[in-house]
Amino acid sequence: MALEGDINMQNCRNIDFKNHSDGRGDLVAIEHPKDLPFEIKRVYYIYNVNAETPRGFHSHKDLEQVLLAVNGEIKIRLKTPNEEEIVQLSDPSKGLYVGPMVWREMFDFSDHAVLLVLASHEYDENDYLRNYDDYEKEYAKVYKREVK
Ligand code: T46
Repeated sequence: MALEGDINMQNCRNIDFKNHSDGRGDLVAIEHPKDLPFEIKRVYYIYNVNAETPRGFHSHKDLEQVLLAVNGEIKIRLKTPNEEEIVQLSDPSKGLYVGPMVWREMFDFSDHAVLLVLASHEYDENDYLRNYDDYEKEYAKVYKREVK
């Protein structure tokens, strides 16, 4: 399992945001283009998730996102047909960039965990690949690669 800082797979990486920490607490600001590779068109957050209830199980065709655990701990399984990583998010100053064509599953939400997501586009159900076989076929088409 990787921590936020260690992720290294296709279309995924860690982004360290500056933490303006002082005696009063911590403050993280996120600006485009300084800190983010895309303009934010949408923000959503996921909370009140039971530890036994995984979410996600899809890929996006084009959407780029940054995921942050602004409270608690959350595990993210990232998968392509060739690679798989589990990343634990727990530091609100570290974002996980997830680009197009990466299968994701979110699980093991700790008590009071909040997953904040910054997204490059408005919500569009047509951008989702919610079936793994369809995802693999699309991946092979996009990257002109046989899947194992
Ligand atoms: C992702 C992971 C990390 C909206 O109406 N607008 C929105 O912006 C979103 C994200 C969702 N919805 C609706 C669509 C569904 O009726 O909210 C419901 C739950 O969405 P979904 O089942 O897709 O949620 P997750 O937690 O499985 O996945 C979400 C995002 O959808 C997805 O883009 O990458 O979080």
